[in-house]
Amino acid sequence: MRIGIYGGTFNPIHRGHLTAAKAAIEQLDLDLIYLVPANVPPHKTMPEGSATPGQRLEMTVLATAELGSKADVLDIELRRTGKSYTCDTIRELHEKHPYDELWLLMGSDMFLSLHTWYHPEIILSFAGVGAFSRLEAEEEEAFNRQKEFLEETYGGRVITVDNDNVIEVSSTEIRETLARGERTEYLPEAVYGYILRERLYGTHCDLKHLTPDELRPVALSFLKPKRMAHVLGTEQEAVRLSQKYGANVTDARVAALLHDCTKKLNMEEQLELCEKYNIPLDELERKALKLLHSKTGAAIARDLFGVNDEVFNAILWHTTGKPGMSLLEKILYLADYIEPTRDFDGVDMLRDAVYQDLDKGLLMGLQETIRDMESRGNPIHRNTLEARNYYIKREEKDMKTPKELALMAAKALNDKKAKDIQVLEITDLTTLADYFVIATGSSNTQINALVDNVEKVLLEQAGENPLHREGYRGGTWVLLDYGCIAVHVFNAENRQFYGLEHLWRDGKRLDLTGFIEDQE
Ligand code: DGI
Ligand code: FE
Ligand code: FE
Repeated sequence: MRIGIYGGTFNPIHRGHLTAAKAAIEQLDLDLIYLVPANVPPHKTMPEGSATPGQRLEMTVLATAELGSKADVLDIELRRTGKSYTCDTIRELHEKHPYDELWLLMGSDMFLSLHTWYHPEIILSFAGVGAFSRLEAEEEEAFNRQKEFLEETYGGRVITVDNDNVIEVSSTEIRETLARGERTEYLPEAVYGYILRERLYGTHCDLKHLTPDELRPVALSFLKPKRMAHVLGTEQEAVRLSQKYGANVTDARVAALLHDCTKKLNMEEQLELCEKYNIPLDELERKALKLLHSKTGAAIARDLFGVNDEVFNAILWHTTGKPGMSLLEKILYLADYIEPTRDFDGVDMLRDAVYQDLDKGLLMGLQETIRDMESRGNPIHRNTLEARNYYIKREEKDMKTPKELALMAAKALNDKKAKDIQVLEITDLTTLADYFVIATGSSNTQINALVDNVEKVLLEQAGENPLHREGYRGGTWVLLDYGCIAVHVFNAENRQFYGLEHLWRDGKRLDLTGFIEDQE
């Protein structure tokens, strides 16, 4: 293997560094290039608002997204205590790769002073030197003299790397640009996002009010380089699906950009976030790392970026799905599944289904997940199974619309002599439900009888079971939650007290005349 070693302060790393690295990969035919953030000795004054070593390391990792799979980052110089010398780094790398060819990469200034470094003979005995040059006449002469000198004195190997596409920019200039509050084209997107979110170099970004375009770099900075294309693909797919099915495109973008923002955290870090945000976990979730990132991701999206409830829920349910998903929840679940970089067997069939009928695609996706989990011997989460069962049932039972269900519930209440029945359309006001069905019962016994009848009728006629039931037996207010509709049955006193009709007075009241008996 031929391995390049490219050190630098990387404060911050920018596209000038990356074009140089690309030139070296090509011209030296490297199989691997190590970016090595340098230790900056404490006495060397760092510019104001400088990044910490940890932050420089992180930015360097994010920048490898633009170099592809041949690039890796080493923190050996940052971990080393005391004075940090290139000869130590080279020696360490030679021990790690005794049979590989090492090439130390450096700019022209460095190259011309290489003989003054600490133990140049050690450096040159373990590594060749790849010196970046721009082929200017005077430089060429100095280069050739130094090359000859190093070869003769130390038996070193020196190759010049033509850096014709050189980007003339320095980290200093970039820091100045950032401090003025301007954007720069010289930073990899995720590095720029990292700087914004860590408020480095005098930037001060309000993370709670970002447009999708402003959010994108910040969102990318949470990811491993390998995952960035997936998240950008999910954003594109979510936009297409939103346009086709009429969802809010901005919400779809934001949800997609943030959906995997905690995916790279390990179990310990996930559990810490669950504790911090009071996220309850069931037994399976406590063991299954992959089930946690949707929960912690939703929490971070809300806490750091102030996303709305629709976006929060879309992220929350994007891994397992659930019965009765909202439009945005379905779109994110499926965009994540079929975005352009996904290439599992059957993905094209799933894509066709999703664009033909969203619910049909959703059911296929859920079934595919279950098949996949079973084939790997992984336990399937309750939410995944419940979601699959729910959408199978809806397919089989020639689904009722939410409005039909609401009217069906109203009729079931009326049949058992409920008082003052109302149906409120709240689709546009909340994601809680599309309809509220509200009624009064005269006693606990009657309230229970009313609720029982609603359950019986909706199950028999629509195949629907409530997702939750609250206050049953002894209730003075019983709630049946069917996802798209919620049925509330009160006694008179509580009906008055909770004033649901008043709270939801912006909802549209359906006219029930003729549909059910006259009300007093
Ligand atoms: O985060 P992504 O990889 O983009 O996609 P995702 O959030 O849908 O996560 C997919 C992973 O989650 C996949 O490796 C399997 C896992 N997963 C999804 N549903 C279940 C599940 N794991 C278990 N144990 N049970 C599930 O029901
Ligand atoms: Fe995910
Ligand atoms: Fe994902």
